[in-house]
This record gives sequence, structure tokens and C-alpha cells, in this order.
Amino acid sequence: MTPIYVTQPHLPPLEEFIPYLQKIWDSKTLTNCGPMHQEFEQALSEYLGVEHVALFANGTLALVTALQALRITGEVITTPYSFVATAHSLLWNGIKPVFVDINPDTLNLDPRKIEAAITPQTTAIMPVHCYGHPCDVDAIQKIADNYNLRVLYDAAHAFGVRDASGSILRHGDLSVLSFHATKVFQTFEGGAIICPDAKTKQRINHLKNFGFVDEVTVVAPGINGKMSEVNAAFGLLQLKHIDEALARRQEIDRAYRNFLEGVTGIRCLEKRAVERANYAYFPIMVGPGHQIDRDGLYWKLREHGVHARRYFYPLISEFPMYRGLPSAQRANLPVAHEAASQVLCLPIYPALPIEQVEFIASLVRN
Ligand code: T4K
Repeated sequence: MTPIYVTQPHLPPLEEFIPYLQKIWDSKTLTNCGPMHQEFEQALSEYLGVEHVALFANGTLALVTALQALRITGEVITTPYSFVATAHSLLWNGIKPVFVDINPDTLNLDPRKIEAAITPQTTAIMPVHCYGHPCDVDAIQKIADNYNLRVLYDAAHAFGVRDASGSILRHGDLSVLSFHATKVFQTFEGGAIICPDAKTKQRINHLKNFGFVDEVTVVAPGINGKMSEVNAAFGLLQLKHIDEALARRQEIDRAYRNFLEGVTGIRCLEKRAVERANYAYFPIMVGPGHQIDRDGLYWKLREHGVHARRYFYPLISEFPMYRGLPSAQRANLPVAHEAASQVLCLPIYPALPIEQVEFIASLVRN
């Protein structure tokens, strides 16, 4: 039985990649922001409709650097319902995460609960567009403006998502993407910071290259966060195939919703009203009304070769380096705890045949 994983990268035919590699071989420039890197930054900012893109070796380094670029210190309000890299990027900067509960419908940071968590040490809010569903960006910005806080979006899941006025990545001070192999748009490993102005982009460029401005000038204790030429070249190729991949994901999302309609105790997350979604994940909530609980269903699917994933269980606030924080207490995060105990992300990727979607849905149904 060939396993059906939660995701599988969308790979173009290998021969399409050879001319890109040939160019790299000819130029002998392998990294340090060479021609592929520059071309990919330009192509991405055009595709996404954003001002500036700074490429990174992965999303986590991009998050760590984005916090440095904004000079964030003290306490940052964030969500416990995310991949652990969100909060780890704060600890790597010596910043204290303050967990705030999520909204039960969107599973994103609940703006109604943010104000109560603000203290004199709070300097920023770091929400996550979880599963590529946009946060309530207007409500979050209003709070940030009132309290003079910065907003850094962890947009690791939100490639290509657009609201009525354009890319979701335009909101806040900065947004961070991940191009990891498991993402909608991938460069094997990779990430990016989306930023609105050239000055910030320049600071980010320095920070991701050890702080170098020129051969003899170092302005900050920067890191090595650069994306290599091979990853950037692969990104350029992927861009040519991304629209067909997104369209295929939409078909799979639709098929799941049809096959799962009316199943007692199973809730598909409501589609958010956006101009363009990316169908990055297909989370279902396995409620108490279902015949078996979430973990029972997880193992049942595994027995049939279906590797669904419990993103995001356990909550970040449950891991040893966070659970001692006052904001990590269970009583502070009831919605997040309930979501983490019910969620199951079903396989979704462009090459998944609809018959397999039907098969997976039938296992959930019966
Ligand atoms: N912020 C958020 C909100 C994030 O979700 C993430 C990453 C980050 C920040 C940090 O960005 P990066 O630094 O990673 O760029 C995965 C990913 O490693 C991680 O990137 C991702 N979020 C997270 C949600 O999921 P795992 O532990 O689930 O990966 P893994 O190896 O179990 O892969 C899942 C399935 O995908 C496998 O069962 C098979 C398939 N797969 C995986 C890989 C790596 C493939 O078919 N090919 C592959 O190459 O963490």
C-alpha cells in the first residue's frame, strides 16, 4: 500500500529545470544574492503584487530576521495555534511570547482578546494567517495603532492569498513567507520577508548577509540567511506552474466539501471571504458528535495508509520552553485547546486524484 501523505511537492518535469542549472554552472555564481536570486525577487514581487521581497534560506530565519529588522524587544502577543517556529523566532531574539486565544471560526488570533494582554513591555503583535486564511487585519491594525505596536505577520501558509484590495501580504509592518517543500509554493527550503519600503528592505539585506554593507563595513550582528542560486532558480520555475497548482487544490477542496457534507460531528473550516484563497491545507474538526474521536480517526486513516496530520497539536504553549509562561495556562486558551484536540488536516496536493479524495472522505464518513 503506497502511503498517501498529507502533502506532496508539485514538481515540474526534471528536464524543465536543466536549463536553469546550466545557467548557474556557466555563471559559477552559486549564492550571495546572484542573478537568479535577483530575478526571483523581482518575479515574486510582480506575481504577488507587493513592493519588495527579500529571499531567505527558510521561513524561520526570515521570521528571526524580520523581528530584528523591526527592532522588536520585550513582549510580543502571538497565537499558540501555529507551527512551533512562530514562537521559537521570538525566543531566538530574547523576546517573551504572550499567548492570546484564537477565534473559533478562523482559528486565527482573536482581536477581541488582544487588548487585555497588552502591558508596558508589549512592542508588537505577531499573528499567523493559519492555513492561509486571512486574519482580521483591520481589527489588528486598529489595536496596533492605538497602542503604538508593530505588526509582523507569520504568513508562512499564505502564499498567493488576496483580499479585495490585493495581496494579504501588504498588511502589517512586515509579512514572512515559507517556501518549505511542504508548502503550496516551494523552493525545497526557502522563505521571504515582504516589506513595503526600500529602506527596510536594505536593512533586511544587510541582516541576512552577516550585517555587511560592503567589503569592509558591518553594521549589525547579522546572520547568514541567504537563499542559494539553485533554490532561487527552482522558485523561478515553480512560478510558471503555480496557477495550475492552485486551481487543482481548489478542485480538491471542493471535492472534500462535497463528500463530507452532512457527516455528523465533522466540521470543515468555513471558506473565508477572499478574492483568492490558496487551499494550502484541508483541516476538519472532529467534534464530540462524531462516532470516533480525532485520535481514533487519525489512527484509522493510518491503518488505511492515509497520513493525515494533527496540525497544530500539541499547542505551542504546551511545549516545555513555553508552558511555564503565565499566558500559556490552559484557562487562558480554551478555544485553542479545543481546536488542537479536534483538528485533523487531510491530504491535499495537486497530484492527489479525486478518487483518493473520495476514498479518504469515505473513511471519515464510515
Ligand atoms: N510559521 C509557520 C506558521 C509554519 O507553518 C512554518 C513551517 C514556519 C513558520 C517555518 O517555516 P520554515 O522554516 O519551515 O520554512 C512541516 C514543515 O517542515 C514546516 O515547514 C511547516 N511549517 C510545518 C507546518 O510542516 P512536518 O514535521 O510536518 O514535515 P514532514 O517532514 O513530516 O512532512 C509532512 C509530509 O510531507 C510527509 O509526511 C511527506 C511529505 N513530504 C515532506 C517533505 C519534507 C514530501 O512529500 N516531500 C518532502 O520533501 O513540518
